[in-house]
Amino acid sequence: MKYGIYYAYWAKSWGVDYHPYIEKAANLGYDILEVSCAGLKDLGRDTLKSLREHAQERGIALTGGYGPMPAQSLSSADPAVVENGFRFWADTFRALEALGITSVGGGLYGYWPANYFEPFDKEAETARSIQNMRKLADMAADRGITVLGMEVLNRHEGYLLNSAKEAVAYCRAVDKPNVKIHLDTYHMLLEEDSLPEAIHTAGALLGHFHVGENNRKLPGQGHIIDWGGIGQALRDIRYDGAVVAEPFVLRGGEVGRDVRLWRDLFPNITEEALDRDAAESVQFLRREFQRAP
Ligand SMILES: [Mn+2]
Repeated sequence: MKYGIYYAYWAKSWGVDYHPYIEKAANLGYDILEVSCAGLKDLGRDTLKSLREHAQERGIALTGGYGPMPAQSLSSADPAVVENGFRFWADTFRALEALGITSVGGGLYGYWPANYFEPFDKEAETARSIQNMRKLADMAADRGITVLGMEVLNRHEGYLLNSAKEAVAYCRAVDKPNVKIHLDTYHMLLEEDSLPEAIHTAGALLGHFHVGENNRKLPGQGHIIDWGGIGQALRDIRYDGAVVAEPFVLRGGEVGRDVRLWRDLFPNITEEALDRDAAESVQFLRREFQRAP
């Protein structure tokens, strides 16, 4: 397994200059930096090349995360929205290929975060999403994407995939080798009866794994999760993919708004302290994942 961190631990916008975060990930003991797909398609060829080379030099693999906007939803009943989604991904996959990114995860089957002021039809959206995902899978494969992670979200953020079981049914229906399940311990805490059981349910379909605590702080800063048990379950299913921490601790900006964070989880924390915590967390997680539960 390789261990990563999402850049938004430090940042408040979707889509930033990732060079400083490549440095941080490398210096703090990570193998992977996860970036947002927002805005990647608008970066020039030279920018993409320099990011790819920088990551390579520092031994950092890059992965992508994304929550599609409503106007890009592949589950929409509006053909113009779906077409817009495919256009976004065609351009974005080109950028991901230039960055050397082969894994993208998130609520890619619909949009995020869910707007519950609008009516929706879960069954009809699921059926449309499955059809459209087959096409997206082929587009992704043509650009070298081997993992399209269908992230299972909690009920407040999405309604199409809330459990590992639903994700298994979805991925089997799509039936494309790069369409995989993406689990996130933060969402699982709300929806699953047992985190290790959910990992077993996903089994060989698991393609990407986010780790976060009940409070969305770094692994080791919460109060519920048995990390040893999670590590054992991942070993049981012979998971060999990415384990990416996705902490959100800073209030403000579009990131804070979209993840509904209305207070600083560490008031007045310095950048140095954030860095130190991130370095300690990945050591903690590597140690816990080796430990028998
Ligand atoms: Mn996540």
